Amino acid sequence: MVKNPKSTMMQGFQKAHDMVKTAEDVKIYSHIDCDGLSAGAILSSTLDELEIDHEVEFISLDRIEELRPENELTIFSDLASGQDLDKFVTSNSKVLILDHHPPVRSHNQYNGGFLELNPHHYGIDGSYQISGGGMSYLLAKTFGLLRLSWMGVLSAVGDMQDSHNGKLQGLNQEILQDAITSDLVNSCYDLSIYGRQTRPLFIALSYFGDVNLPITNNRNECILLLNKLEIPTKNGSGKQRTLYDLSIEEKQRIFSELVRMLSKEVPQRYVKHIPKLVSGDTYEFLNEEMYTPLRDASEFSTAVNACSRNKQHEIALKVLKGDRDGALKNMQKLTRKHRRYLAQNMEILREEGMINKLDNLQYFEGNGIKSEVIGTITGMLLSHADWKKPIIGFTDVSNQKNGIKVSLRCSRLLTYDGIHFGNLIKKVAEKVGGSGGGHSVACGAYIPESKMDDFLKKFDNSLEGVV
Ligand SMILES: [Mn+2]
Repeated sequence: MVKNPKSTMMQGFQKAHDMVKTAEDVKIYSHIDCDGLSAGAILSSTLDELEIDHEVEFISLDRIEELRPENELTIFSDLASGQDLDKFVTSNSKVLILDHHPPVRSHNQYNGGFLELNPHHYGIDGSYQISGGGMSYLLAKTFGLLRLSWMGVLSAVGDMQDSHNGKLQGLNQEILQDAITSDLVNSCYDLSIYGRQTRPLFIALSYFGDVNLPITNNRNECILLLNKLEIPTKNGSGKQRTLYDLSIEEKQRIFSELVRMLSKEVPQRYVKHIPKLVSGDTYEFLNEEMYTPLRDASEFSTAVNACSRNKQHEIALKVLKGDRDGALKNMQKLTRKHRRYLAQNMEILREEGMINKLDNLQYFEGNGIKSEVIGTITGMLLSHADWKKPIIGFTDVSNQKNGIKVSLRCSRLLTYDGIHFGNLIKKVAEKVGGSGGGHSVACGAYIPESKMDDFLKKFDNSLEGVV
């Protein structure tokens, strides 16, 4: 354990600062999720500010082994700590890694032109305390660029770093404070229901899916509930109200009602976790237009992911770097396309009643569903299944490689109870010759094509007596 972890890590950032300041030709490789895209945008904005020539490329982890050092300085963000980088270590090209995933190299294993900054090396947790975008922001901050702090908040939310208790902690909290004092973000404790800015209230409520309630996937029930609580669904001019429009008092009524409904539904051991399911801190980006997806951190993160899942990383990068014109229109188009694709596939899956049950889990085969969205679909299907068990979706890997993509989602209540499915799926995938990992509530794996049954059996057994 490092004595003063944060200040020791900040010395590392001072080295990174010097490395970047003198560079003339930089390549940035960043990950393809919301965290990685935000990290890339923070670094690119920083280099713009410093007037340093650079290129940004967003890649999946399996591409790292084919990369070659071609620039004076290569920066990896939100990836590379877990991967072999020998080709870069032995070259003359300088390398800077800003990652938060568990590292395979020990601290100070390399010096000279190779600098790896990872919170784990300083005894700082990389799942809940800082994201890849957060690490990139800490570098930007050494150049005084506090105006980029809002993207550090977005990346933490996109990376589900607040999923533990609904709050940003540690370094994430410090980044949030930078964003608040810069008048970029407003944070408040609120109902944690997705769609705060853009979804009509009764629709937002109908997506409540951690536990199956009468309102889950039932808009009529939601309207009845709001009527019962005497909460108008429309405002004076007849426009549908969103969560953002409600008074604190109205939100309090919804909170109490949800807690009451949930208490009736969940086993005793989960009752103490109920408030965390329905409330938490929310983050509002003050420079964005109200009632747009960019105003709310969770909705912004979905929009970034919609670009990524359609392999349009450039569009997300442009929006993140400030384009509110053409790129934003394209982002909105992609979001609509993404939503349509999800809805169509959900309909097919539900009509065909494709959820199969084992003792401790449930699964479906989503053959034909793009592997980039199998996780999202799995999450949506959970609200139509048994919330007390995890649900696993399988689909063929989209690119030319053989293999099956596996995705797991579960109610947050299961993980509050102490199960970390990301660690579990890693173990089981490795047993059948695959690889996997991820968050406690949302994770995935790649396994060989012939191993689906074997994987299911082993996963089911590993959950015996656990769920
Ligand atoms: Mn990340």
